[in-house]
Amino acid sequence: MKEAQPQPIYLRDYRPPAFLVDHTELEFDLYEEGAQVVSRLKLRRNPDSDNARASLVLDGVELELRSIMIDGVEVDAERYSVEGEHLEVRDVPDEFELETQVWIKPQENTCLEGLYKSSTMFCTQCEAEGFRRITYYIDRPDVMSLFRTTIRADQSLYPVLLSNGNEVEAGVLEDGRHFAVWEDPHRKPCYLFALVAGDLHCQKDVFVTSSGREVELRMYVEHRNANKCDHGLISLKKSMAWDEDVYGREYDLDVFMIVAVDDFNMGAMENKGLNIFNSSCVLAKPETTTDNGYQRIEAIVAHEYFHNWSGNRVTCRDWFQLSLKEGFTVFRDAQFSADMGSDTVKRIEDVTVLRTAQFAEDAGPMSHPVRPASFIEISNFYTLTVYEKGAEVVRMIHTLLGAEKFRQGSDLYFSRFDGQAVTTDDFVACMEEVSGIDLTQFKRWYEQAGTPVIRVTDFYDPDTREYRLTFRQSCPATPQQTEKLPFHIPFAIGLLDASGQDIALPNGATTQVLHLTEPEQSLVFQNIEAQPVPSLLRGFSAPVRLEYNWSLEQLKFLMSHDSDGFNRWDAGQKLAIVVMQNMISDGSRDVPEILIEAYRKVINDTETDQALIAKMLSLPTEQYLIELADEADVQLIHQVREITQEKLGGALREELKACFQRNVQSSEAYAVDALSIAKRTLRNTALQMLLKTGDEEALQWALDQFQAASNMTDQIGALAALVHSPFENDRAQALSSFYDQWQSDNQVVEQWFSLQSGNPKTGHLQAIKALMQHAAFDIRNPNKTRSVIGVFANQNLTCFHAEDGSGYEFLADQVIQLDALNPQIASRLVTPLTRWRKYSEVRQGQMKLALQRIKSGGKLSPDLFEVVSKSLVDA
Ligand code: B3K
Ligand code: ZN
Repeated sequence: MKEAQPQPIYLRDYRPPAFLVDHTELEFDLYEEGAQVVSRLKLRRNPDSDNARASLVLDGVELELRSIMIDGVEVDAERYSVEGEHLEVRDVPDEFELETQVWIKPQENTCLEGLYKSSTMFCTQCEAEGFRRITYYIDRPDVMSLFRTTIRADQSLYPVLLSNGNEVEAGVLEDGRHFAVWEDPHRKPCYLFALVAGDLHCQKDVFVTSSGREVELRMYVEHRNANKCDHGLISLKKSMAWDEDVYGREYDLDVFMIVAVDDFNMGAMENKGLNIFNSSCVLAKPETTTDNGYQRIEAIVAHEYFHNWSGNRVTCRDWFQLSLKEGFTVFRDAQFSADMGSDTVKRIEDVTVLRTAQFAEDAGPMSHPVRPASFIEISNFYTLTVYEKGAEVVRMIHTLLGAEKFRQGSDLYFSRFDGQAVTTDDFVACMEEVSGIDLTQFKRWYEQAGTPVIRVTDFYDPDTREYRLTFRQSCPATPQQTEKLPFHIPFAIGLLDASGQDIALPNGATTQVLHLTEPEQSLVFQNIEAQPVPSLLRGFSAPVRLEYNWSLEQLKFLMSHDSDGFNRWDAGQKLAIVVMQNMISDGSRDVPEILIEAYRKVINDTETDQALIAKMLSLPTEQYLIELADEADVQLIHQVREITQEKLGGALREELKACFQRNVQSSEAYAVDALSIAKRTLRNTALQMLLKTGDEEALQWALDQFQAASNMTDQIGALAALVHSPFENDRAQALSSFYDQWQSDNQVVEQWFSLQSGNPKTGHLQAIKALMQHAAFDIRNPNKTRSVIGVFANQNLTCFHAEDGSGYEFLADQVIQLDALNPQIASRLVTPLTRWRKYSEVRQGQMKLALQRIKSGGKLSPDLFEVVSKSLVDA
């Protein structure tokens, strides 16, 4: 008989839980062959439930049930049953204590959900539904409970025993064992539960809150990483201070702990008072961590810390509301990063991800609204749409209300719903209440999937001196949503006069936010002296595709004059895109002078923020060019982009050399401030452009920099330039000496893998297979898998899309193998194959074949089943 296929669950079927858990007492006995978990739950019927006679149904996965008692009495076998992933207990009283004892095997847990082992330590990951792999429980976020946790383990192997809240007891036991008891005074859903046991180094710090309370900060890492804690703790203190200043949010426990683990599916997890991080997202020191790494860590530490309010104190009613905490928290961490560095550069980085990857998701088979209406496996919905587009939606609310009202709205939200599990509607209602603004139409951003398109046309009439802008909005059909209603879109614009100055607009300012709410709308500006150049969608005020018939001259003009930094950069990107698209369509390989001149101006500009200049010097990525194409010819896109880069490098050789040299830093100590970072980025960008042209002098510079570098940004900057250069021998030598130097450092080895697998020169399929045989590779470690297989399929596009379909075959093989070990990683890794609609018919056929092979293999996890089957609908 064919096994039943996993079924979707629907938001519209939400019902309040039949039981509530007032108190949860857990006892863990950790051993080398497994763990015993005893749980005592104080349960009572939920007065809000619509079924007052319901049986008790608990979730549980891969648990061996050893005993079950109600109020201290063993439950008769006929009164309970374990079926699939549920334990049902019938005829239970209205209020009682349930005690279960289960045996689990963390050592065999390769999916990295629930309790598992990462190198020598025990750790947990419970969001979204991992807690059910630890004990039987009502595993849903609207069941919030107080937790008391006892951990017992061997004292020499696991001297450190941690859980949420405060340690209230600890002591020594017989047989070399010891114990600790932790109590969390805040009610929380079980997805925020955490436990860690290991032999760990602890670095401490202190933060004094605005009301004068002292909070102990602790970072726990494996001993070999003891010298990589400073930056995480500094970032944490900055985040704590910022959340007090900007959102009035104080921390609410006496201790805040961060633990770094090597095997982790995601970046990090906001468990109450005990955040667990992927090592690569928190460990740093200058010799091993790039500037990007430093900035990423600061942002992730902030993100997890900010969840303490947006996620933990106020949590989600159900997983359809995931963006309530994630969209809002990404928005908060973006504000924080903007405040810590350059807001324009931060915006450019966010929009790049959004336009390249989120727009592709919106247009792909897994397209879903910010608040999905259904899912098969919630793990598949930790997406760019829920996170990044969700953050854009919150950002638009901020734009519509203004900073002051937005803060009033967030204050109201946090105070009204403190300790509760709520919905995105509750969040929006607070924003409406404080501002008096009706957000009914705006809420379509939560409900309708797909990226809206705004087509802009304009007309200037010199006789009436009127300038008319017309906006037409539409949104493509997405799975299960063919018809879309118009969105409420905040659209920021400015107008530039012939000298490049902003024209004063009717609102008295130079930027005005229009409210686009109709399929078509026009706006007329009076008394405009001459045809202006419009600066559209300033700051990328809404996550939309913008269409306007720019001339190359207009773009070059905006590139040097727009007062909106984001649009200056964007004009440069658009100019390069038009140039490359023309080369693709007309077969020419000449780079027009206008692009070279525009770039010359950028390189020579020492006035503008140098971090912005570095961004302006980078051509749009192959991924973005593919995203913009109707049918993408990957090899052609790659070729044209390479040629453009080489020609720019050749034509601007002198300017690039001057830029490199003026940004050489003396031997001062490495600093991660904005200016130093900008200088390093600029220098390395120039070096890479020069090396691509085969310049011998630049080769020497790169080799010298590679040898002499005192920080990873410069060392890997030089290495990357070599890897992308035509100098084969130097490249090979540098790669091998880099490995010799850094082989004992996992975080560096991951970068070394990525650099090779992401580049066609070093990452052709045979080389990828060889990397997978390398001693440092381990398919069970998500970071290693991502840095070899993930980077190959997502960045090394000419090899992945090889003509013979070998890249697709390879990915399918890996996905099948991984699904048996770690379904979450498998289902993420398969994404590039699901985008088959973007490519030629031949490629489509090969990609679909690979997907079908995955689908028809053995039994798939629900995670992989959902992605693969949705991507084969109408195939
Ligand atoms: N909330 C976690 C994500 C957990 C994912 C589980 N599959 C990290 C974050 O967004 O902060
Ligand atoms: Zn988050």
